[in-house]
Amino acid sequence: MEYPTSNKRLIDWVEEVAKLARPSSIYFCDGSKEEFDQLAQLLVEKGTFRKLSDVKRPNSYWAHSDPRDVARVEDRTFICSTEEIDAGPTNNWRDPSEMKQTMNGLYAGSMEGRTMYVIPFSMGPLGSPFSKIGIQLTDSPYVVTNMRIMAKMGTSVLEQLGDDGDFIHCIHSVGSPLAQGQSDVAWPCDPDNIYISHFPETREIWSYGSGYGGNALLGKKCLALRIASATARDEGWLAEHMLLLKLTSPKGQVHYVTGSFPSACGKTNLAMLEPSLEGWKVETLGDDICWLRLGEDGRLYGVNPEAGFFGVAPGTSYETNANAMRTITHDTIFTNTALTVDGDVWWEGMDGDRPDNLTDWKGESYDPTSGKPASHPNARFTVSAGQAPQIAEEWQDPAGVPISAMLFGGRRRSLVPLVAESRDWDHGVFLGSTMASETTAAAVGAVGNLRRDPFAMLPFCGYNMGDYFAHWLSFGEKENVNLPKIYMVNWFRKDANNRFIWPGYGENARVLAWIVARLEGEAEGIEGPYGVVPKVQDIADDNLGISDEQLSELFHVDGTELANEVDAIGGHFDTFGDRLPAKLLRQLEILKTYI
Ligand code: SAT
Ligand code: MN
Repeated sequence: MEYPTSNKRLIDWVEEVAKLARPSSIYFCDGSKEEFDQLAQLLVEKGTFRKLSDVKRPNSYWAHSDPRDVARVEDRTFICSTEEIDAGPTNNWRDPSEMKQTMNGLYAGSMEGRTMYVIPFSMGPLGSPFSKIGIQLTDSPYVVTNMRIMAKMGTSVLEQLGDDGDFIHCIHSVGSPLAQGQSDVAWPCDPDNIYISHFPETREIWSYGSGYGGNALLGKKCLALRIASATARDEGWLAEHMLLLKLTSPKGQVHYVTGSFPSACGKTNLAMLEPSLEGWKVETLGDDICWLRLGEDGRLYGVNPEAGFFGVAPGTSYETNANAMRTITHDTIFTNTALTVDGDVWWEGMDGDRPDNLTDWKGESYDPTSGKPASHPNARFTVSAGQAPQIAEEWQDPAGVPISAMLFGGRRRSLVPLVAESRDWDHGVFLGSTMASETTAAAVGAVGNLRRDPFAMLPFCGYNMGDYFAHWLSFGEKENVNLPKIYMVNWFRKDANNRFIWPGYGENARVLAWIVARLEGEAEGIEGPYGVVPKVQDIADDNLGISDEQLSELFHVDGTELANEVDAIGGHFDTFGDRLPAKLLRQLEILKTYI
């Protein structure tokens, strides 16, 4: 066969995988619009895609998955380092050669009757020192269409790779070979045998059995977080589960801010925020992942390695995230939302009343009396970041943007204040390392349980998290650095009646405004266990409509709860054994003094 590349490493590998998986053909993706349209047409014919109304949602498609394949599967996600200790206590470890043996067994013949697509992609602007090239082999055309939105993909990447360039090897099969004459299903997968395996030492990703989201779009969580975090440790930078936004104050002060929150905790909403405060402006650079490097001036520079948004649809509305709604009016792929009779999508929490005669996310006619939602809680839109009206013009700057502040947060119904400024870098790292959040539908499993999710990286750190904490701390030990300030935030505190106290969304601009005032040396605060918190009059005014009592509730740290938290953090830290940096234990001692 004729290859559109002379990169021998690539050709040999493609042939080797093809020999094993036995696809009926091999196709190199060029990344063009024509190619996308052809694949979309193929997916319509296969029944995977439904084309949405060209009046309601031009150039857009709806897909629904197999109901057994709806989210990331953390207990089927593996870090395969030679030594178990290097994967650490928070990851599922497997011996690399054993895992390869198991998966080679699964891949054998797994692409029969299907085309194997070769996707050259770049995470980060092409040619930037930040960027990493990956090649994904996949038997899913649905994955190809999503990858074209989520990453820079195609011929330009192959050119960049050249004749002898190396790349991150990513193999993906849905695990559903077709015998001759066997008809295909709309969403092929092998849900009982899912493996999402990472080999950080050889920079490889092997995924099998799932076609959904982060399990299958390998540039995202697998490459840009799990593999990249391990690479970043070796190379002295950071790969983080962070949104990246540009904030402009009424005085014209510009600050770039990152935000680390677990999946489905509002990163996309914050990244696209429309401030409730006069004169403030938020522009988006990224909503999920940020790669950070020290610049020559000692500041940390961030880049969003992705090219698109894979956002949670339910709960997204003109009320909660108008910019997202404007972004997804066209050229968008929707997965596991509901479908309307007039060829549009719908989900719980969208503006207006629920339309009649919906098709639910399983493709069945929706029964409103069932008590079940019409869209899956982890239904997603896939959309190009470039078509977002509020995208910052510098979002693809190869040099990145200098970060002023980093936000860490999670869903905590009590204890953690609305906002607190860490005392210094080590304290900030301590706050990140002890983050906890109530679980969401972004991963398979129970929803609403409190779990430790350090830096929102629990499912995404590709190596021992104790070493990861040490890596973060090492930035504070460098000379001549001017690091961002770290803030803990919590939009999710509830009152005695289980209602959210803080309105969130656009009103979160008040918190951002206070942070800018702190950065500019214009606001005072009150020292407490989590650091410096605002005086309530600096956050609230009469327009907010929250009573003084409730406002103080947002910052109240209960002594008994804090004592319990200190115990829980002690237990959490114990799991890291001697890989836990001593500096974090010292921070825990300081926290104890506030009980
Ligand atoms: O991992 S996914 O990309 O499927 C979504 C998420 O958990 O943020
Ligand atoms: Mn995420």
